[in-house]
Amino acid sequence: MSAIDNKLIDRLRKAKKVAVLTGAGISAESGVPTFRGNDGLWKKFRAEELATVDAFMDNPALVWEWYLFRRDLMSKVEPNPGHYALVELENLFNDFTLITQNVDGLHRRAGSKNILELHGNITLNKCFDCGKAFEGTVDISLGELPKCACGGKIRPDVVWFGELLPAAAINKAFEASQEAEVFLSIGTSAIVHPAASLPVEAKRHGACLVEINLDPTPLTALADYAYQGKSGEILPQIVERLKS
Ligand code: BJW
Ligand code: ZN
Repeated sequence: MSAIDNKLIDRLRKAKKVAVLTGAGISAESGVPTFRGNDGLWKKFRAEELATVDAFMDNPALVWEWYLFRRDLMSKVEPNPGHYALVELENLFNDFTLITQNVDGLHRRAGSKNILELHGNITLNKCFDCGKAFEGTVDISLGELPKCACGGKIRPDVVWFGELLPAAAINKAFEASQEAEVFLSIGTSAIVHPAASLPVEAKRHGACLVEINLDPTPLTALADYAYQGKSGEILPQIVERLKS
């Protein structure tokens, strides 16, 4: 068990603005596979081979199969102590922004409120061509993939490599990162941009940078405090110390 530094607790007690970036690691303890860990492969494919516009164009049925598999898995899991600790953390600060790269909706289900979803939400669909939102489930078993009235293919409303992130969310995320007095990067390999730039930007603007991750990342050397371990164990310890 990693002891939480007293100085970090003091810094958090004085802070008014806190920002957090989460990645797939925070949902790992709920049973959601990460992208780049040992569990990161689906069939024989890596995320980089499936989460792209080219993959969807080449083989939309395969990409849909991956998303329907994950949609089903994510609908059956529950938030874990890491998600709930972030809800408690939000209640301790006036200005708290939770920036997530995850599409699983577990932060909202846990009760977090001020959430910025940078990479979309796996439960939603949209038209590839005109962007119109499409409700409900998608059935790929009939062989024909669903299409919009405009002729465009229906796709999951997530952000693939080479696509722009939702402008409002990424703009607010940069703003919150630049203003944060403490920034926590949790359960992310910190290699996918622009999300990976946020902790660096926070540190550049004077934030105390905290990393909580199972493995070292490119961010570890830059962090003021780096805790190597499970977010579902370390975050509740931070919350307990803050409340005592
Ligand atoms: C635990 C744990 C436990 C485990 N407790 N920890 C600048 C430099 C270089 C490249 C680029 C750049 N700017 C843009 C790019 C290109 C590209 C990019 O970043 N490529 C890199 C791979 C090099 N970025 C983009 O294309 C982005 N768009 C963009 O920039 O638009 C402008 C532009 C357009 C065209 C050209 C150039 C610029 C879009 C990125 C979209 C990413 N999409 C995905 C899929 C989302 C939908 C879906 O879910 O299917 O997002 S890919 C995937 O990676 C997903 C994740 O959100 C994202 C990050 O992964 P994450 O969350 O960090 O997961 P892992 O698995 O990598 O790490 C988990 C970590 O948890 C590990 O470290 C474990 O140790 C740890 N862990 N259990 C704590 N219990
Ligand atoms: Zn359309």
